[in-house]
Amino acid sequence: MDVCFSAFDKDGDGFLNLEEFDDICKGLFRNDHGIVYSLDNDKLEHLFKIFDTKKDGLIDRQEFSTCWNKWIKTIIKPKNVFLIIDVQNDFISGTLNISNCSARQNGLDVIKPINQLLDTVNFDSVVYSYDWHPIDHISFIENLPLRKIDSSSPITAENAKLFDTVVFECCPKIKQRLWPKHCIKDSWGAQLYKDLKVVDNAMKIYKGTVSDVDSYSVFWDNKKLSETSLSNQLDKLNITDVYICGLAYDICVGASAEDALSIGYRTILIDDCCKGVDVDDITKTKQSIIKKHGVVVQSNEVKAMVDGRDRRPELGYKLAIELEKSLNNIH
Ligand code: VGL
Ligand code: ZN
Repeated sequence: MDVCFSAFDKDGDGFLNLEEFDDICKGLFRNDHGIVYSLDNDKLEHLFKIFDTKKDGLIDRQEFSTCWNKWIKTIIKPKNVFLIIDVQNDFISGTLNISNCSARQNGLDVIKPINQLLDTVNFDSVVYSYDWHPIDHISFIENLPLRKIDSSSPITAENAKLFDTVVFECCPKIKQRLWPKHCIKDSWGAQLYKDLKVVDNAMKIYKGTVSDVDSYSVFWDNKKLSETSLSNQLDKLNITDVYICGLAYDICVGASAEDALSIGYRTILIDDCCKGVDVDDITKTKQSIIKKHGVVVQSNEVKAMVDGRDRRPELGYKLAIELEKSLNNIH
């Protein structure tokens, strides 16, 4: 750390000014093909302010130690988890085969690039999630007669069609999109697709297991009533970076990525390892993740990122704003 500080303190005055900090960022945010990623001035100045905790316009050695230990170290050597969302039979060739949905994408197409990543990238942890519903689950259109539709629902029980969103009068009111019966726990449809590689020591997370609330995200149910064990387990492993892929892009993959960002993880969507339901919703999913300082990449970019050879400014910025929140809570 001291060597690094002195190397970047070009004028040797014992402080890093904005220009010297900019040089650090240029060294950090680059790939191993000589590309230096640009960081706009607003973001650079915001980063500098975050680490200039005494707000005197300079970063001293003490301030730099936080920057080094909590930021630079993670950027250079992230701890990475690979989250593989709901790559289950029903979404590929079963009752909720996504190729019948408006985007006409084929769930099978994720198998090869996901297996390739599992074979070639050294993730610290791998997680497989399962959509895992009881037979009377609220999301099944077949179960409409089991629950009362609320008077505020724009769609009535008589008019409800597949993929519509209704409001149930339940305890309290709950909005729910209607899907065909799918991923019944322990059924063939809920099994992982047979050609998907399952690595040793992977974690398995089951979601949507409660009858009266759906769960798109692998972290929380749709009403944020209960949390899976995932973030607890990731924290135990000191995971910093979450790589997300699977089915369906605009439903469970998107919801999981949103939650990963809101929990505070540096979050990466692997575009060609996701297939979805609706083209516009897929576009919105990507835009939302990018707006929240996540990144969307192709699978051939992942290995260098996991190894810390390709370091994205968006993820550095995301980590810094999370640090800013925790520093503000301390003071
Ligand atoms: C999913 C619809 C219903 C998904 C789960 O895994 O994306 N989609 N349940
Ligand atoms: Zn489901």
